[in-house]
Amino acid sequence: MTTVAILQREDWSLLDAQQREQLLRRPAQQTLATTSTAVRAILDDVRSDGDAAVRALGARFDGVALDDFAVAADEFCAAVTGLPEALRNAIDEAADRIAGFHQAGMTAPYGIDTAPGVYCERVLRPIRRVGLYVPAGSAPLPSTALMLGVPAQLAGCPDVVLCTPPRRDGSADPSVLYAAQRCGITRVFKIGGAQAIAAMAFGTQRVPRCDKLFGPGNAYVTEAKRQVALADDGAAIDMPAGPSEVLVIADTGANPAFVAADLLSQAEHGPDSQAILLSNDDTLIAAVSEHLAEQLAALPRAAIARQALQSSRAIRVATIAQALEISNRYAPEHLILAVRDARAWLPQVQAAGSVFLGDWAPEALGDYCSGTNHVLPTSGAARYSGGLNVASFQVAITVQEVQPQGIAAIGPCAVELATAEGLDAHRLAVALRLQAVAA
Ligand code: HSO
Ligand code: ZN
Repeated sequence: MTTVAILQREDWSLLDAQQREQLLRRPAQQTLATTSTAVRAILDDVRSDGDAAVRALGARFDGVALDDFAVAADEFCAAVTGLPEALRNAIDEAADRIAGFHQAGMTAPYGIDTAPGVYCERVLRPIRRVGLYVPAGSAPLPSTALMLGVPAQLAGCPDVVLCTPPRRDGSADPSVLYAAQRCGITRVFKIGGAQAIAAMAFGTQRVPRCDKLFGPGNAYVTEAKRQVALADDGAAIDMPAGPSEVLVIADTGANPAFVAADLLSQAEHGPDSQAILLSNDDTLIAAVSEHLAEQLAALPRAAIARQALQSSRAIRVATIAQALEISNRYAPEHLILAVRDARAWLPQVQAAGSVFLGDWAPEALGDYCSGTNHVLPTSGAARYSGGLNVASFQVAITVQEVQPQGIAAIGPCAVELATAEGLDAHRLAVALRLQAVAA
């Protein structure tokens, strides 16, 4: 039994409009001016001094100055042979399912005749060179290497670069290397933080310059991605990745131990993670709180989780329908529907990065191996954007092929519009051909 309320409890019906808005506001995500300034200096350093700057920054932030940050063939080999077989198998198994799901969702090129003799199509090409960032921070994330590497491979990206921070002894995490290799990635650099983003965006002597950068990271990495995306000579980015979040909607029949574990699996990611519980049942909320306390006590990362729970909430709602309205307003990265007949509620879900239906779909499955991607929109971006997929690694090119009969059919339409816009060269480009066709 615990008397400490681990989750702050609120009653939606007792809040006015302003309090409700306040409650759903993400914890102030200050990109501190100091972070922004520090990142700018790092980007400038790497842009002007290339590898030498990367090396010096590595010494400063990762505590290792590497002569060569490229992972050599023998380090790859050692990673494969040194990794426990069970872990290798799990990475393989996850990779296969992620590939299966992502492949099924690939968009096909298409084309139609928009008029007789006018064929319009959309073809897809892989982005030529992509840069993947796999954080190591407090835990190495081989699963993130898969979530980035698998769709890049399916898109057919010919040139994939991956950066991940070195460990203290100067080596890369072997599980990340194995996952990378599993996705056909052979160019891995042991570079972390903002300097990794800078190296991939601007290029150095060793690190090739990439067209688009992908992957999550800490505040420095996120700010570096934001800055290179704005720079004229920078790179595009996948999405702005903020702290991770989960919203759980639980009804009377939900299993409070499961719900608590789901909230904690989000909270253990980082002190800035957010976990929100919505329920129409006070008893359930109380039971979840007790399980939280109990599970927290045994959690190796309890200190981190405890911090995250400070900005987390349990909200008592009147109905599950109301919970969905609130969820749509919040637009969570992950939404767990721990309710009876969960699928029946899916049509009400308007904004969420990834949805987990019922009692048997913990977020952790999606994080690792159900097949869906775990790089998802945070901070409410789910209102207008989905998670990473194969299309994120492709460009779509439209094509039109026109026969004489085609320009005869639609040319007058263009002439009319060109005349209205006062763009006479446009009009002429069409009119000359109309004359030629008529002759
Ligand atoms: N929940 C994280 C992804 C992750 N979890 C990686 C475990 N490893 C952000 O969606
Ligand atoms: Zn996770």
